[in-house]
Amino acid sequence: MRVLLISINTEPIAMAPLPLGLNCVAVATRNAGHAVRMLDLMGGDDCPSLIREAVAASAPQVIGISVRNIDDQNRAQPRFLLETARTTIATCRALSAATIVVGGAGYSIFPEAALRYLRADFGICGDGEEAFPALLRALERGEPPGGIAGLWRPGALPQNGAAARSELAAQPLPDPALWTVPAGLRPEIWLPFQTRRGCPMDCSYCSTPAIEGAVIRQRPIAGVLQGIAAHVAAGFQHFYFVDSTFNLPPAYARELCAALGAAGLGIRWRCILYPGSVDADLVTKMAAAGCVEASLGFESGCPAMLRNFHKQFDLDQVRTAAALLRDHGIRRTGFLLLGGPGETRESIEESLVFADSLALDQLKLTTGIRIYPGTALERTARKEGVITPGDDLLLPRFYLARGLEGWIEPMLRDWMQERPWCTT
Ligand code: B12
Repeated sequence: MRVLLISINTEPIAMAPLPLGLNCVAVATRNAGHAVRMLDLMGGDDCPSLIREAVAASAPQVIGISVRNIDDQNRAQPRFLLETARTTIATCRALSAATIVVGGAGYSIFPEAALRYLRADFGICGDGEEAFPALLRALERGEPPGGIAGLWRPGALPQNGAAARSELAAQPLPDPALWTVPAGLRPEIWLPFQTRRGCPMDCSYCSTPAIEGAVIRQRPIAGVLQGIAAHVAAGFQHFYFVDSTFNLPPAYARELCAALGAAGLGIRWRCILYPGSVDADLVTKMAAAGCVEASLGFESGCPAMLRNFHKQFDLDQVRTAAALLRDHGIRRTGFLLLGGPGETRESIEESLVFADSLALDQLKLTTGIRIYPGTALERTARKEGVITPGDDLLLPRFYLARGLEGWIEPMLRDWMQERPWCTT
């Protein structure tokens, strides 16, 4: 079939990420024998024209749309980003009679509500590499698309499980030729690369289990090296490992870093660490393999709050991780998530004192927590009446512990004024 795949994300917040998931789906679709064209709307001034040109050039029978962000997770001034997605889908409908399928990280958190809102024909919740070609096969043969894991249709529950989870080892690597980044910009870009999917850590507020599942699935190390080498050959030098917990499982992380170091590809990279399970051996290997920056999401400096978040590490482990990274010249960005269940003025002060003590290179503070379906935070919020029974949470809703409203933001602004390394 003729397939057009569109990444609709135009948001440069934090950084403008390349659509890695869509690239993986494109390669899997091409491998299944279909004609694929990929369009990334990031940076496009006139998106309707770009879509018009792509539709005219590819005459698609199916249009796949990648929905990464639902909102910007900003409690003070939330922006709902799905409106743009709905407009894009309406533009596609006006230009083409193609079947429209949505997928992506943001979509997978809200498979039913987002499908209804976006008015697409199908949604695929979870991994797209197997489910999307399976849907194309059914459409091509004119068969009812039953039995596909993660497939949602408007007004109907999925017939075969709520989410698609593929064995990562069996999935194709992203193709560097599908990126539209000009050669001159390639060395500067933080190219997203994924080595694992799934997170078993069960943090009380996190949406990753809904997107990727709670079981870690690993790409074989040889495949990771092959994928990175292909991108180096295409001119990329900076990599962003988008795995939610780069250091888990520890044995895989050590082996990966040792192999990356031995390969001598000369790359620089950053990653997201779970603050437990960071030891000297791992950090030494990370530094030797080219790691220059790590995100350390400890989220609180108060032991009771860490328990409330279901964190499986303590403050000493965070101190150890921060010190090891500093000693190996790896830049550290810390994260505080303030205002969760049980938060008080005292626990916030404890967190700020703790964060100061780490002398991080950067600290990102978030106030109020976006409530995602299926999480422990959602259950608490419902019990406390923070959200109404019928609320599907698609429009951003935030949890902020009682007693913090009106006080916390001005206090943090003052605190940050003397600390230029802190951002919100
Ligand atoms: C790494 C990451 C980042 C990095 C990105 C670095 C980079 N260079 O790419 C950083 C830290 C910069 C970042 C920033 C932000 N992020 Co972020 N990020 C992630 C994370 C952990 C992984 C995303 C990823 O790359 N996955 C790997 C690829 C391979 O997977 P995928 O894209 O999901 O694709 C698969 C499927 O979804 C599906 N699929 C994808 N597209 C399509 C299309 C079709 C048609 C089909 C069928 C299937 C399909 O198939 C793919 C392969 O199996 C996710 C959480 C998560 N676990 O997914 C959050 C996540 C996507 N981020 C989120 C958010 C909110 C943000 C920010 C807005 C936060 C902020 N305020 O700064 C910014 C926005 C950035 C931007 N400009 O768009 C939210 C989005 C949900 C929401 N509320 O909107 C998520 C889900 C985390 C969360 N809190 O729940 N992020």
